[in-house]
Amino acid sequence: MKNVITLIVVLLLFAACQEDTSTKTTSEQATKEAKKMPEVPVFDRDSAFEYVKIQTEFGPRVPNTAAHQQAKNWLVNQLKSFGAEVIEQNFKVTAYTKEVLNATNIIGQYNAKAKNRIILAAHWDSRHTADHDPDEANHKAPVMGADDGASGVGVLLEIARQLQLHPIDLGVDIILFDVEDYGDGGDDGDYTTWCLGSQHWSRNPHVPGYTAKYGILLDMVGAKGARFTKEEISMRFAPKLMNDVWKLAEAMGYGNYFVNTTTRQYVDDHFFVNQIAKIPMGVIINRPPDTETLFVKHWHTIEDTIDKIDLRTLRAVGQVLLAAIYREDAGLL
Ligand code: AHN
Ligand code: ZN
Repeated sequence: MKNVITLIVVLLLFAACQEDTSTKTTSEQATKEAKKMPEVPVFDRDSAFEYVKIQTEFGPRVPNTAAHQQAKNWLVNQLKSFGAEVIEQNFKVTAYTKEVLNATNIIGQYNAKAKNRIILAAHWDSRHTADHDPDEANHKAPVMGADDGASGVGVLLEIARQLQLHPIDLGVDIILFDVEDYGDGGDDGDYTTWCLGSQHWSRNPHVPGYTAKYGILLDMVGAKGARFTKEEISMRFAPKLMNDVWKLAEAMGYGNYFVNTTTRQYVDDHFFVNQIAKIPMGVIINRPPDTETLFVKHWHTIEDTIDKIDLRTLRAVGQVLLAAIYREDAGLL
């Protein structure tokens, strides 16, 4: 009798254990399932457009001008209002013209203490000279930079707003570089005269010893029918990131924007972050086919105005970026 009771107890315990493990397995499976499909917020393209427009309404954001100062204050306050911990990295830098420029890199941190971090970047300044304008008389004029600068910043501001509405554990640093576009555009212009803000940050990151898993740079991401290709420098330093993002874009139905071809290298902020800070960074940049400069027609002309910005392009970039971020948070990118 005693043996029978023991046997029953053992069987019951066994069953309990069985049940216990099976529950555990299902809940593990559930989390795995959940991880497979992170909920990705919907990117609000109208909101992003508004952020691009407001930047242009300050006027060209050329260093050492009132518009530059006003835009900086607005950007800092926007990021703060979206719950980011903001660092203003002020510095002075001498341009190729010998002018000393007062500059500020703006860093909006989410989960500042998290070890696992990514960078999302764009430049917030606009060019002092429309030196690519077909009309030479316009070369003295500054560039409005709706596309060249403001578009990327607008997309990142909308992403910041979504990060506040839908918090994640991943560390995200939104870095708005200054003085990207004050470079020497002459035929023998030295490429190191460009991207002075990202060069400064790469040598002096906002946190000593700072690093991140990778970074994504946006530049000229607003024009109608934009064509984002896999730029050579990005492919050299961050091939996995580039392939993952382009694959994701295609799966999301944005393969018409994210074209699976490699194009000639282009020195932009990501080059210096890769080379100096040694953080793999890729660029999403519009490279239309068959143009002389390999850029859109309005590039560095007085035509780079808000009417060139297309809601569908902003959404394509913003939605793909949001998907990438929330997948990264779930450990799935
Ligand atoms: C060079 O011309 C070498 N770099 C310029 C990068 C740039 C300007 N991106 C936007 N505007
Ligand atoms: Zn430019």
